[in-house]
Amino acid sequence: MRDFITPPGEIFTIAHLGMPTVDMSTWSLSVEGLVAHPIRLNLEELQARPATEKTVFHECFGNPLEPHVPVRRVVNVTWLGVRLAELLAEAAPRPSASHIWFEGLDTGDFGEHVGIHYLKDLPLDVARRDVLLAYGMNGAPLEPARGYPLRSVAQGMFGTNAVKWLRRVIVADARPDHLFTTELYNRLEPGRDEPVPVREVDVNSVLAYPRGGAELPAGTVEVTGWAWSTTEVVSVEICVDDGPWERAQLAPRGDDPAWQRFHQPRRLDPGRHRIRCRAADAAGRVQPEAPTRNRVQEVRVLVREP
Ligand SMILES: Nc1nc2c(c(=O)[nH]1)N[C@H]1C(S)=C(S)[C@@H](COP(=O)(O)O)O[C@H]1N2
Ligand SMILES: [Mo]
Repeated sequence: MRDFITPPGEIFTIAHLGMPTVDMSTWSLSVEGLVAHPIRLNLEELQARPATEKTVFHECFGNPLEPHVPVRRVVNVTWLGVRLAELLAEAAPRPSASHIWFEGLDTGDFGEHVGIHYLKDLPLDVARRDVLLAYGMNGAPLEPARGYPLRSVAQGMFGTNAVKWLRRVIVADARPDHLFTTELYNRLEPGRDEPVPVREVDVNSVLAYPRGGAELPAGTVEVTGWAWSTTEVVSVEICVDDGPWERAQLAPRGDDPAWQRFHQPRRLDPGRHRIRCRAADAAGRVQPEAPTRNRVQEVRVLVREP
């Protein structure tokens, strides 16, 4: 949580179906389905295409059966790869195309679902705008756990949409009926009565320093953390105990959908304290106090006598 770019060793790993073994002598990526010109490419051919680099936050939604539990599993990394739009332009989706399905080559059992692949979908226009097919991370080739040789990255969206060990991009005219698309990973959002797919992230922030349970020397601490949303975060406020909410210094987002650093020096007297942070974004969304997954975070610290 210290660095703007998270070092590889500090990135969480999620693999619902276990880690696959990839045979690079047979691996390829295909773009198929409702297209005029299906494409099949190996890694070298992908890497020979114009490359795009993007620094983006990467947040796990958490257990899809507990959509309101705060997880705060988030990192920020730089991806290198080919824009999906580029391959779609070549494949030429048919007029009836409306969705893109992303299929990983990992396969396994999940509950009573036997021998399934990891599969996610996005509307075609969103996939064309926001998806990078990444073969590199933080200046190195993708590591096996990150999805080597290729994964999709859907910027601004929860990590569940970023399909690792990608092998097929299927152009279709509907959503796929699948455990990870229509069954799990759907949630009720405020103001809606139908569940919607878990895609765009909520406005959110985490404290990086001090950590919950920390013992600190008396004096001034630099309260520090990260904030992110689908749009730019425009303010982060910090509250100590029952004092007022005070605005922290906040870094701008820049061109990429990366997380933003905030910090604020606070004098803390000896004793126990509660520190909270609250982000608001350019769309006018503010982290709630209500029990939702992006509720305001609070940490408790102990400041020692000098
Ligand atoms: N093929 C495949 N892709 C996947 C998953 C998976 O189980 N299989 N898990 C998803 C989930 S829930 C998350 S949060 C991210 C985690 O990416 P990471 O392990 O690189 O941090 O990958 C997503 N992509
Ligand atoms: Mo996740």
